[in-house]
Amino acid sequence: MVNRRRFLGLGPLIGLFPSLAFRSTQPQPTTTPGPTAQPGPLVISTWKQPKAHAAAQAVLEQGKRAIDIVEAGVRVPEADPNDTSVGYGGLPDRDGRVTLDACIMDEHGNAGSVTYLENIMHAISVARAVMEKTPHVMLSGEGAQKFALANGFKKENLLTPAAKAAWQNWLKTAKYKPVINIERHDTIGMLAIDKAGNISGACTTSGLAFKMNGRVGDSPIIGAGLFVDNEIGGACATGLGELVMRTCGSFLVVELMRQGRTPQQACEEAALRIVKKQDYKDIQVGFIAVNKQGETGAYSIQPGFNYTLTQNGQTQVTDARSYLKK
Ligand code: SD4
Repeated sequence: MVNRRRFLGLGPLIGLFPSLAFRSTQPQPTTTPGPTAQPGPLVISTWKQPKAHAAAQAVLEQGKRAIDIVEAGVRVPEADPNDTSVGYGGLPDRDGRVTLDACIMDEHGNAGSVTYLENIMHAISVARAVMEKTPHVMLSGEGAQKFALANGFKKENLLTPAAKAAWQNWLKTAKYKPVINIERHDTIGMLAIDKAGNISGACTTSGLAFKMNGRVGDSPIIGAGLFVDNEIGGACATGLGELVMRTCGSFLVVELMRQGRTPQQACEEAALRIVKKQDYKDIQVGFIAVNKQGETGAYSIQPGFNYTLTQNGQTQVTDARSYLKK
């Protein structure tokens, strides 16, 4: 630890060698510059999400707020039956129930969240309604559903025949190990900077396939699956939520940016915090981040994590750097 006196004593040196200011006992990030460093509007999200980005970009171009951009973007996988980690078509828990987690945060620090939401396709819009229409941040389960129905959302069956078949197949062995398939998930965390330079974020998922009934992951937890501070930037997480929750992952990324890290450095340091303290060998956690200057970052523990970035009307999917190599 650098105590205050020592820190003050280092002052003149830090002026000469700014990197001294950020020394920590954590394993050090391996890279410094972020993948991009361009001011102006942008959208970044976890995993390969071209359709979500097309919807988000259309709203961005209309000059709408970042919160509208991210909501429109993540509603796309929520309605896609082929996306098995989000909304309609999401794989159920071990009791065969599709339970959704989502949260949203705007440029004023307002936040809304739903957990264990059943039979409502657009969990993200319910989370937004919680933020805008209630004095609360989070509604869960039956209460969240009751609130959604009272606010005009439709009740529908989210368990597609394909998801049901996958669950029935899983029941044959009913083996549950919270080891995440490191190659493929589609939980979407999306961050946007709008034309006014404001940042918002959204995160939505059906959570881990065949999770215990009642399990809630990181995705609807403000500070874990998502955090936005419009003065600094925003971050989202994907992967095994238990590890993200234990480290307040997205909050940590934003706080590291506040201390001066680039988004890339912040994502790396947050992932390395997990690597240092938890059993990470078979699990995946990935972070994306953006700062107020429009720099972005992405990093994961395992290889195989990618992210989608739309900037200047161009959308690109890029493999994130990772702690473990292929
Ligand atoms: C969870 N973080 O429920 C989510 C899962 C995830 O892509 O990201 N899947 O733990």
